[in-house]
Amino acid sequence: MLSATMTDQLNHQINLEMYSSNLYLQMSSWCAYKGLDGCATFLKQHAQEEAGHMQRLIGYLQETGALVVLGGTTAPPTHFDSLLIMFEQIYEHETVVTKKINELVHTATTEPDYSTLQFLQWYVAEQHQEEFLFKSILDKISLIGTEGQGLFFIDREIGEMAARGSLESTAMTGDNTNPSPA
Ligand code: OFO
Repeated sequence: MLSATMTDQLNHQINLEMYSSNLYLQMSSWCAYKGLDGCATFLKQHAQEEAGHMQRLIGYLQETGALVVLGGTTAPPTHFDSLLIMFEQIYEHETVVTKKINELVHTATTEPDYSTLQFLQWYVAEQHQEEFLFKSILDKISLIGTEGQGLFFIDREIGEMAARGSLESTAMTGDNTNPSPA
């Protein structure tokens, strides 16, 4: 059984993951609007991943008999000054999420709540991967540059990352009902 503090903190995390999903879906829409189809696909995929993180938390809370409370999330920003600024905002956002996961781990450790502590390990690893992913995208953008055909090449590169991501998840789930084009 979860403590009231832990339940409350996990519910906050559920709502933060929901916000992350909405944020990336909104960013995906902005990219599509700007003709950056590779980035749009990548971010749409990432929005689905965030929704998965939320579902995983919901499942855990339900298994413990706690009540899941979905709050109203704030609307994400709709316009971005540039692709670079948008990815900088994503990286910032992910560092905030990491901080929240660390706070959860801290609560689980100090209570102590070993079951939740173990459950949270997946999120600790995931946040490490996500910070690494978005940092590497920022590095790519500064390497390629956004002048001239730079945006085109960045978009193509990120689109290829999305294609690799969906191939990996197809391989993991064995679902090839919607295979990526060869
Ligand atoms: Fe849920 O991993 Fe990013 O935010």
